Amino acid sequence: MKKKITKTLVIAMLLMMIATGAGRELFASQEGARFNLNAVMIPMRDGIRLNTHIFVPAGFDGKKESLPIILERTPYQAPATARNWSEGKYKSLAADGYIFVIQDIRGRYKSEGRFVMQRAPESLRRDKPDPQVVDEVTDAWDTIEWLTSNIPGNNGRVGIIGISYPGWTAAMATLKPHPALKAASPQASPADMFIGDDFHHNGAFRLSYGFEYATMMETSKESYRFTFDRYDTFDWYLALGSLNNVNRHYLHGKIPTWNDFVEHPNYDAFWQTQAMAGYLQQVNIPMLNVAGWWDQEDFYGPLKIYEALEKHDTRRINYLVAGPWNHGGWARGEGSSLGRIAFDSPTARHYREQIEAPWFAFWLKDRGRPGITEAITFRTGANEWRSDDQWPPVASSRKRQLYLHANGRISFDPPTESGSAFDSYISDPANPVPYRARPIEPTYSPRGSGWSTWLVEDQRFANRRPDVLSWQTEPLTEEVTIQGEAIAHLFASTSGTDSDWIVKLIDVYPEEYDKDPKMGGFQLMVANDVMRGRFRRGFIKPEPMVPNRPTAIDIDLHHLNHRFGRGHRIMVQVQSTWFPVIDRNPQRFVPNIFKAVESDFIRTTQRIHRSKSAPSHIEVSVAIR
Ligand code: PG9
Repeated sequence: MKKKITKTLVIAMLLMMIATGAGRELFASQEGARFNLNAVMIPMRDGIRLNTHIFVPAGFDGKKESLPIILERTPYQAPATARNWSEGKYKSLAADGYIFVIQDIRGRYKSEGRFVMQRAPESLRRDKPDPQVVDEVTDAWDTIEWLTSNIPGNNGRVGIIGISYPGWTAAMATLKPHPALKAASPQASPADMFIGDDFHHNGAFRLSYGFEYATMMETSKESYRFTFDRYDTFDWYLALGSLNNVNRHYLHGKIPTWNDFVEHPNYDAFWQTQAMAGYLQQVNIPMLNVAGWWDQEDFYGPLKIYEALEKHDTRRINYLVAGPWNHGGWARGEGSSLGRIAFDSPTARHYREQIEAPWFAFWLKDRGRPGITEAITFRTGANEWRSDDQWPPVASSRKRQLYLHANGRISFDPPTESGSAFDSYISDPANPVPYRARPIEPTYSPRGSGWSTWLVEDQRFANRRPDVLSWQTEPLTEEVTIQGEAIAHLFASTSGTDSDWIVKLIDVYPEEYDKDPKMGGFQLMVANDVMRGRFRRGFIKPEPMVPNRPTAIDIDLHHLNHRFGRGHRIMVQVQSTWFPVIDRNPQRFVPNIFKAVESDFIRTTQRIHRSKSAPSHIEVSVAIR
């Protein structure tokens, strides 16, 4: 009874505050839009209350017009300023007029309840609703129900948006959407934490990210930063030794996500029930999926979600945008460059003004056109936007194979050598290849970190190492545009019984590069990934490799839209360590690498075969028009 009275009282107060324009009025900038902020605790079906900040345009009373709501659900703290809407990432949206709502998800910051990393949508598996079964699907539903019932002057339509974790909560909201949810834009949403997003790639553990993110999120309700005792974390992770030492010396079993990593080294039900693809059996509402070609965290996710939904998209309301951005780069600044790579136009601003804002206005305000027909991608190298009516654009592409040859050459001609043609290197877990030029600052460092641009770093720092093999074409006499998928098909062997295989597809700039002479010879990675050898035949059950036996290793290098200009070279690099973004494979097969002991880590001899019968190659989709 008491609870009911309190709830009614909160609602009545909020209604009064909104109707009278009370709440805190916020001026984020002189010229920017002004908002009134009201903070409310919204009750969920299990009684837990979520801290929610409602930003209503100043002067809006809902009497003359009604406005749609744009909702974001975040683990990173609902802001108390209107900066995002007045001058930041949603400025173009705000100009069209929305009520913005941002909420702390369960267990984070001022919200009640318990935070569970990537909580699996258990409610979807229940036939009957059970108020005690809650997840991001039900929390989104309950929030939207409350907002549309309680905010005066809302037009009954809600859009949900977010980048990365908030992108994932946006995607979750669509799995069983509230009827008022009319549009969703999951941006850089992870889709599968074992196969391709933050925590693992093809079963290879993303050590630095997994360790730093888990401690950041689960040490307290507010984000926390692990303190390293040295500047270059490469040294710290190497000195750590076996991952066994993480709990022994640092976390003492207190970080649930770390314990989950240790207990679930294979693709078991724990990972499968979190993965998004299995839930994407229909497209319920319009979806704008957004990805960055050089997203250092969640590039796999948005393309996977788009792909899974495409199969069911009879209404053609599933869209894709991919641009030349790092993680969330479309939401910041102009997007005219990334690291040292220039794009000749403000790509991020273009996205916000010409794609995102019109898209939401179309679905939530019946205004204009959606701003996109199906897929808009930025073709890097050519530096131009492309619009396609399907993605990948198979009708305008042809599959071709780039084969590895002797003397560090690659070409579209298959190898002619018989017998055992190969190139070889020693992989030593005691001296792993850094994934970016050292020093490697902590992932999210207040003093700055190369993390956000490591994918566009000049790969020359790795090129001449004896444990990195390179092959390249002659300077191209004609442009080559690769659009859509790239897949590496290696024939590889190791003297050990397990191993990682990393493939990088690289655009080598001409030595004399007039457009920007300092970029002469730059090695720009345009696609890459790692395959953990034990999972080469499937992720559920790891299998040792047979020493020295050439084995097919297929590595999905994901999608790209890149033009290799005339005079450029196409390069492929192969290596077996990428540290510490990927943990060290001991190279001796053990049932669980998290529990390996020091003596399991061994040096191995690796061979990449390039003969007629074992023709290692990269399959690419080359644009034919
Ligand atoms: N990449 C971050 C993340 C998303 C989802 C789960 C874990 C990490 C993020 O930027 O939110």
